[in-house]
Amino acid sequence: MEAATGKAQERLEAELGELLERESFEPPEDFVAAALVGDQSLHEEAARDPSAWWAKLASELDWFSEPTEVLDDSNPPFFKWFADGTLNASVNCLDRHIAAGNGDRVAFHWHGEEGEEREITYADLFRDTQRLANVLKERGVGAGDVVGIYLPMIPEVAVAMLACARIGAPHNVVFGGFSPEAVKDRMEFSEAKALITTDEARRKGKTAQIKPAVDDFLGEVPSIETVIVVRNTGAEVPMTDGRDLFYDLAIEAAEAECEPAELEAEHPLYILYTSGSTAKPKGILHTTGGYLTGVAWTTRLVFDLKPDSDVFWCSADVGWVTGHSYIVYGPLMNGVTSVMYEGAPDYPDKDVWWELCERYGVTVFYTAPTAIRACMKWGAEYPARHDLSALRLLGTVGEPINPKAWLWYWKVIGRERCPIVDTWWQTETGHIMITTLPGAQATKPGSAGTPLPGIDAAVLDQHGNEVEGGQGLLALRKPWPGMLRTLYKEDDRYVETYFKKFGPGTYFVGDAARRDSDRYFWIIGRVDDVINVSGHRLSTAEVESAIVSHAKVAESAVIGQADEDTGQSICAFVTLEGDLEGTDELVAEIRERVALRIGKLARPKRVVWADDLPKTRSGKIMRRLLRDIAEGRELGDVTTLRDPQVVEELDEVVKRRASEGEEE
Ligand code: 7RM
Repeated sequence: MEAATGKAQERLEAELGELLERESFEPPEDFVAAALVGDQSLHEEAARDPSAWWAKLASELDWFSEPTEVLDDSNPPFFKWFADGTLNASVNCLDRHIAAGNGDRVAFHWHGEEGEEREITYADLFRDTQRLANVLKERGVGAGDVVGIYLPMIPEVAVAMLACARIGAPHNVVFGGFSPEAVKDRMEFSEAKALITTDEARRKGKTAQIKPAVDDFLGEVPSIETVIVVRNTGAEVPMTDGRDLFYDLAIEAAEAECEPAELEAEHPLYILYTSGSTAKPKGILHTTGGYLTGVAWTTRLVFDLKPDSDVFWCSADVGWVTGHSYIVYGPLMNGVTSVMYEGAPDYPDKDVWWELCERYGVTVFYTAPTAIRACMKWGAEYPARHDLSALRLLGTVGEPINPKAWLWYWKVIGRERCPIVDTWWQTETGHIMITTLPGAQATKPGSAGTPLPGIDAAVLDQHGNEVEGGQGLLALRKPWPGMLRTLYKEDDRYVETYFKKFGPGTYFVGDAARRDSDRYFWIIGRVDDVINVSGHRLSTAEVESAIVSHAKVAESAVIGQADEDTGQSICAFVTLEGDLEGTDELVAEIRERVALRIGKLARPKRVVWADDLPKTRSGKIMRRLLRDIAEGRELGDVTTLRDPQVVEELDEVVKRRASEGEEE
């Protein structure tokens, strides 16, 4: 048996090796024949008249009052879209499908970690959303009040978001993998008025207490007047009279109907905190009309979705922007049936994703390169156990995909029948910006493709001139409807971060990229101090600040280093107080500090003790040199250092340890 697996593995490796030669992949003929878009006509239409293009897409939403304006760019970079229109996001996700007689359609096939199943129809979501909206209203939450959401991957997370949208209360979802302390920061920054959370969360057969941990900080966030607790495991949890409510009891007692608030297109829909280059996360603010316009059409056309026949599965967590746009708003606006899975890809076993694809007949699957690399490592025998013949399109997001992982995905999961869309976008962009329309364009492993119709992406040099052929800075030269509007309560930081580099008309992305002779974009990675671990965005400063909060730490510099499994991993250079010696216990304590402050996902994989850190004469840490040291490269220019000796010593230490085989 093992020998057979070994042989099959060898054969697969050889086939993938051959495929590496192939530069581009055309979509299969039958895919093209059935595709919503089979040619370049939309790209051409948008290029001819961008304003008419966006107006047409906006008109596909349900408005209370249709907008007559498209873009208002009178005060750049504070752009407004469809500003005189009014609408409600929950109406676009729910009421319109109920009105069309599609209430019985499944919105989510929910699958729990222990194999539990729940079928949530559009009518179910509609009912619970209205009731929860009424609960919030009764508690004094109204239009403009921020509501925090800290929930695992359960259907209630979608209900919570839609209930907020129904009354115009911007939601602020915090990823379940972030620690309660990270939740506290985000609640404080946004002055949340209510928090929707749970008793406990489940992960790989274990449970983590959530409500008691949240209670620890609630006293320090006085703006939170209401806490709604979804009973997930049913564990007994402390409840504070007058403040805390159980979700199930509250919605049962609530009025059934809730009129949707008629909101201006520029009314805030949500805030989502993401890492920037300082320790304080940025509150990305998305508004209603433009965001929904961008998300609705990219969901439909990039994933070629036909609501009557497709089953879509985006494996992201709702706590990330990918979940906001492509689990909740995009699929629901389009009346599509999706899968929502509570658990990890390797629990109860490493074939669970493929089991679910088979069970629910998933036709379009969207995941992250890091997950594909993990599956690749586990072996092709896991997907081979299942019938994946319903799959017809695959997608990736979150980081560059290496060609080998792309080919494995194409061959082993897509069985050579499914085009792959590599979608480049950001929390800030709101929706997919660069990719291929799967029925209209060939794909190249490793390239995201071309800007979507209406999007003006370019590769620029430091002065804003277009780079032909070579590498440069990715920029977006025109505003688009789904773009962030500002950083919550930090307008100056918004201008500074995104529009200082190239001026108020051109959005600075923070990624390096190049464009090939077919005008396809190849995204290289971040140019700022953002680390991408398994598609999760973290800032060096955030991790450093968590590390130095340990009493024995004097100073720390964190870098992202190339990692075979997770894309990048975190390496922390740490200087201790006085003449303390670095020990294994101290490494464990530092990792624990980071888990507490941010979450387990931010724990450094590697800690390097440093007597001193390489700094410029003005005291700035030279991360470039630390990256060279960590990755064992020749050291670059050290002449600007205050003390060049420091870096040589560090290099020595790291090299010695590597040769002693200390590393993982
Ligand atoms: C959706 C999301 C954004 C950053 C972005 C890039 C990287 C995302 C791709 C990618 C190469 C891709 N939002 N990134 N998608 N790099 N190819 N298809 O990931 O705000 O969390 O991260 O992720 O660096 O700037 S995010």
